[in-house]
Amino acid sequence: MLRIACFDGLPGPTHSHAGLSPGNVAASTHAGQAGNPKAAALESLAKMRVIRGLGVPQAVLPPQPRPDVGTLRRLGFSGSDPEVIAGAARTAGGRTLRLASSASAMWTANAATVAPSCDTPDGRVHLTVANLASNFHRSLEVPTTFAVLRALFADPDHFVVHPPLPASELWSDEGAANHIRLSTARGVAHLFCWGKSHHEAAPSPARHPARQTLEASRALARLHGLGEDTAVFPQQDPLGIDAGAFHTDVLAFGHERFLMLHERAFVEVEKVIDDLRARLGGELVVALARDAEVPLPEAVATYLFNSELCVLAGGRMVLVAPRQAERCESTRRFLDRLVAEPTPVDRVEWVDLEASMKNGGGPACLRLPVPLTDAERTAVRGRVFLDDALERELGAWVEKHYRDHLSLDDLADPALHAEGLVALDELTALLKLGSVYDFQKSGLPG
Ligand code: SUG
Repeated sequence: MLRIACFDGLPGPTHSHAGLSPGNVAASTHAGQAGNPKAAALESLAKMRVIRGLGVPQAVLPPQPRPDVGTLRRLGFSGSDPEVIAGAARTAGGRTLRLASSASAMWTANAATVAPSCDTPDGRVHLTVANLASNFHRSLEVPTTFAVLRALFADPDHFVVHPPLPASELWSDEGAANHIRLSTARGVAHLFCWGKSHHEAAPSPARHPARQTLEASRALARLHGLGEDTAVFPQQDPLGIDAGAFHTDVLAFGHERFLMLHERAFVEVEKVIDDLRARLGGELVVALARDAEVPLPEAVATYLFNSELCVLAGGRMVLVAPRQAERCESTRRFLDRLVAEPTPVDRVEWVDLEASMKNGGGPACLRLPVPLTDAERTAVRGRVFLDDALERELGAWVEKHYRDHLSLDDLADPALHAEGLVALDELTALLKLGSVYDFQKSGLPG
């Protein structure tokens, strides 16, 4: 049976609020605030526990070593690791170090795009690592994400992990956050959503940058062997991007027969919905929020449409929604209506994700959804699927290694970097991942 397995990224020991992503309103608003990496990681583990409690296979992906000293060396900083960090801290008012220190790999909805084996021509699961070329701090994630996904999805009988698209503006790709797969008895639709095109005329946002290109989305469909019969390419509404919806999953999500979206998710949203109804038939349920019902700024601020949709045994659904959407009247009423009406969604569970939300990441941003059959799930290497024991061990690991207060000035503390390496080395042993980090190949610095 095909089921979505959720691969959540654990916030790393340098989780901070540096305001690194232009157009990410939440991240810009909280720029400069001190972070609490321990609370962030524990919050994220608590969310994974909720998802696992709903019977969804829940796995964890490890954080990445930060500050990224290897990249700083490539930028000309030299000497011992502490000297490299001190050099970066003195440059550009500390911005270079902040960029190299982001724990942004936690938002694994941007790690890769995935096609299930039932849709691909060779009957294997295809994953393409996202190049994250739109933001420097996010582009740093790519080599390690590739190494981790290759380690987990190593079985060639079941999986193909494609390298990222070439890292340039033309092929800018942000992964599953811009991809939705819908399916009914009538058919399957893969929505490869995008915000800008280099080769085709398309309306552009006026204030904030679009990230995903149409060209990248087309390349992903090609790589995964998805032709015109299943692949569709809706454009993100520039007004949505200008309001802070830098990824599609800030205003739309869907799975199987259910699609929930704000009217500013896509250009010509009615046409997009009509096309999907034509492909998928009357079984498709669309919950569309008009601006009059959920004003766009409230949709973005609450991350209502970034709720995590979980399918229970038997096919009914539960929405795991950010607490912010409960506190806001328009979004709470919308969800009340959703549950009361004949949709597949039976109920809503609320989760507190303050630390992630402050950087513009809701519940669904924190997980890479990977549709797997039972045999494929068994073929995933490592010890990454949560059970009671792993949950306990991860909690203890966070308590042992994470700080509960981190100012941006603290990023220059060489002890923070050293603590991180020791913690990650221990974590890869716990998760039975092997040596996925560069420092594990060259050894821990003395
Ligand atoms: O790429 N924030 C991330 C948030 C990603 C959310 N993901 C999805 N919507 N799927 C981003 O903008 C901010 C980091 C900082 O400012 O310190 C950041 O990278």
